[in-house]
Amino acid sequence: MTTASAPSSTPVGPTPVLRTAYQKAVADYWNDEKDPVNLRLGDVDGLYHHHYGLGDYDPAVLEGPADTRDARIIEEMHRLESAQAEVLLDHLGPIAPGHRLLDAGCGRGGTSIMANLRFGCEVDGVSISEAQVEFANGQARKRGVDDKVRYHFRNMLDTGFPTGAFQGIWNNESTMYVDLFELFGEHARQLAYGGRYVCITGCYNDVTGGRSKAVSRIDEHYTCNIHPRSAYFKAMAANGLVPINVVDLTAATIPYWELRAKSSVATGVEEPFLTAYKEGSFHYLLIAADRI
Ligand code: GPP
Ligand code: MG
Repeated sequence: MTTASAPSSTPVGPTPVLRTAYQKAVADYWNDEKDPVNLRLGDVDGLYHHHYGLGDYDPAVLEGPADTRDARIIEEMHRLESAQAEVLLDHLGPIAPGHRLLDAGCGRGGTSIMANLRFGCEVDGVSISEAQVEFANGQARKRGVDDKVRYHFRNMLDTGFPTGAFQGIWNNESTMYVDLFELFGEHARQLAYGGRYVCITGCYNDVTGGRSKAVSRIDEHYTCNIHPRSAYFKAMAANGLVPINVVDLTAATIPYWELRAKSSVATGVEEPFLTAYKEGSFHYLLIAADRI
């Protein structure tokens, strides 16, 4: 009898954070991004967001002295973006200071800082952009919360965090970069039993059909792949995430886009968003689900 030696194989190292050419392209986009529509708004109070706004704007910001009009609009847009993050946090359920939260696709970190301020708990943020992670950690240090709020250069599809470690996980407008089945599989692994998942997303409308022209223009602008509404519920059901709340935020986000279109920091994506929302081919949706 002869003993077969183990077949030789390529040594297996840790999985790289950026696994595909697509993920590298997305990381390149966010590493290079320094748009005033995000930086000038963040400069208002040091909360840097990568999501849109909710609620009516005060029409008075469009009136008054011309030399301060721009600053008034920027402040108002920022107020609406922070209001959006508050709505997301409202849906996390009761969070105690001893709980741990995960911000999947954390951008420059604004929502995580707000979560720590509100709940006093530890928050981990992950992003595939090293520039965003460095920026966000700098903000946490500036605020003296870096012992509780930490950002990591990790892939939300495979974070390396322990199983069952989190009471709450959210995606604030970052699900359109990933496969939802893979994402919710990883979230379900990391959530404690009974833990809460919340996402705010833009999704296209299954009822009106496939991707409309306006939705395709949004995808093109951000190098993302907006999912149909139905995909969220299929992928949640397949991964033990049971929706408790579904809120159509479309009507509440339109004023933000109308104000943004009148601002000096408009980027050109305002028109496709307003068209997509108004024609009904696209929704701004919040989904909260429990891990069973
Ligand atoms: C970016 O926010 C958000 C996305 C790239 C996700 C796309 C969102 C959808 C709802 C489809 P941002 O604040 O970086 O964008 P902008 O620079 O346009 O303000
Ligand atoms: Mg923005």
